[in-house]
Amino acid sequence: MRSGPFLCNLPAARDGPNPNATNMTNRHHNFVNGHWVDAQSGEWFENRNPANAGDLVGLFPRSDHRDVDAAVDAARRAFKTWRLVPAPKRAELLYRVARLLEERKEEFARAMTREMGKVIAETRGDVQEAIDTAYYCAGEGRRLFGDTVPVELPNKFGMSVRMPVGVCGLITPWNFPMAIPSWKAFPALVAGNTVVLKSAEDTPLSSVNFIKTLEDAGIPAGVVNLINGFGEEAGAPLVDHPDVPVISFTGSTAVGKIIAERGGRKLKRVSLELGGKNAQIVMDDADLELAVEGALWGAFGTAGQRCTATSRVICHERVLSKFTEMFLARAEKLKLGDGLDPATQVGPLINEERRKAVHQYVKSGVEEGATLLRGGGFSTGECVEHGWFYEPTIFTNVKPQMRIAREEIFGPVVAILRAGSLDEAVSILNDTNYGLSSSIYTKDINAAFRAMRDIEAGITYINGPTIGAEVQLPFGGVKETGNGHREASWTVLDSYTEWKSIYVDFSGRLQRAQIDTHDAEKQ
Ligand code: UN1
Repeated sequence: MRSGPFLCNLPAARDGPNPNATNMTNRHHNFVNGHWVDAQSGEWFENRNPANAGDLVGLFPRSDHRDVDAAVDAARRAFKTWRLVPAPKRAELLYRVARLLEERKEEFARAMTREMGKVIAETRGDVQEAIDTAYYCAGEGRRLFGDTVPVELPNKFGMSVRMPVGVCGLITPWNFPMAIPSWKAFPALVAGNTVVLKSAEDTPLSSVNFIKTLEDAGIPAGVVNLINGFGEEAGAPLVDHPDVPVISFTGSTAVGKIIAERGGRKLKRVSLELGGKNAQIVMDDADLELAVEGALWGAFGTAGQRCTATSRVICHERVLSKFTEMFLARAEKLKLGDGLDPATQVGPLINEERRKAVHQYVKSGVEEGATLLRGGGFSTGECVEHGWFYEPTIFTNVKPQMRIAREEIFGPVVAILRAGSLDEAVSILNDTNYGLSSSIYTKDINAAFRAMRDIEAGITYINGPTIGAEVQLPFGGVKETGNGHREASWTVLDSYTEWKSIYVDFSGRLQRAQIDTHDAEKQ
């Protein structure tokens, strides 16, 4: 086991007394019916910087069912008029949002790094993903395609159109605090729905920034509402609310199953984006430099806290030791620290609870007989005192039945497994309850196409890492990663619209489908 000390990039200013003592200036609010309001409980919760626990980012309203009721009521009333605004007009608002997000990108990225830790290049990418989604969904304002089809009777016309569903309850995670709310809110809005967003309790500031941008772009009161708070207190009442026909949730599979059950009882449309246990296959003909780069970015980017993170590397036995040696050498040089320092490559985990959970997985790996090559502990040095850092951790000699090879860890831990052939590598990759992202490094086009066909996952990359999906292709997974829905792209509209089939009879007489056509043939 190797767990050398890390270089920690912590700015000296953070070591002094906390400049953000609890005062009125760093209190933030819910957004209900066009107003920034406190929670009805009058209670607040803290948001702290995971790179420096002494840094209080702000206080946020601790909301409950009363706040959810008020927000849903506003959204329900606003739906009556928003659904009638022509879609290209609704889209104009999203174009304005996109431009404002561009102007505020740096400010929002810095605020995001401060509240959730990922490095500044990545938080800029997070805001950029929201900008891309805004432009993409704004374009849908002049598409939102339905179909026209022939009908069997004369002087009759048939078409299908997308109709908005109503109030959408959006429950979002902390790891992509602006991108994921945008994946859900923008398609919902352009399609004519209204929204109640429940922010993640670890990243409420980014949600406040997101909603402020919609407000500044001129969104009418009630069309978008924000509730801050915790899952059981603020998320559950949204899931249960009778006036919320759509729930879109991104988070753990365990919580997703509860939401599916509770939403299912009321026959809601529930779209779930859940866990992953993503793998990168490295074949014996792969460009190893490229494969190492991909695995480093996939496993340790966002400190492994992506549902698309590379959690397993399945390596062909002929290149296993070479790949492992190169990968280890590069991982040794990763710099941990405050994400606002541009030299930092790996930020902290989101909170202490997550760090303990990751550590439990690492302990299980050791107990089950895997070889811990490096990492496996809380970071040494200054980082330990200030933030929730965990060393980038690599296991080898991992067997497919071990917990570290099967369960989602959501931290900077990667398991290297051995395979003797493409078929074996694909079958190890598929041997999991999840199926979100996947990757193969090979120069053999036949192997690449077999992998594209045989890998059980919603996303497959050829010669690229498991992370980095773009907004114009469907995003989501198979098995316990979700319930068949997809986010992003045109497919997300299926979550936020109902199909309506419309028949227009301009014959001026009663025409009976299935009867008159056949009778006419006989005559
Ligand atoms: C997530 O981790 O929940 O493909 C989303 C990616 C990002 C989105 C990740 N664009 O890695």
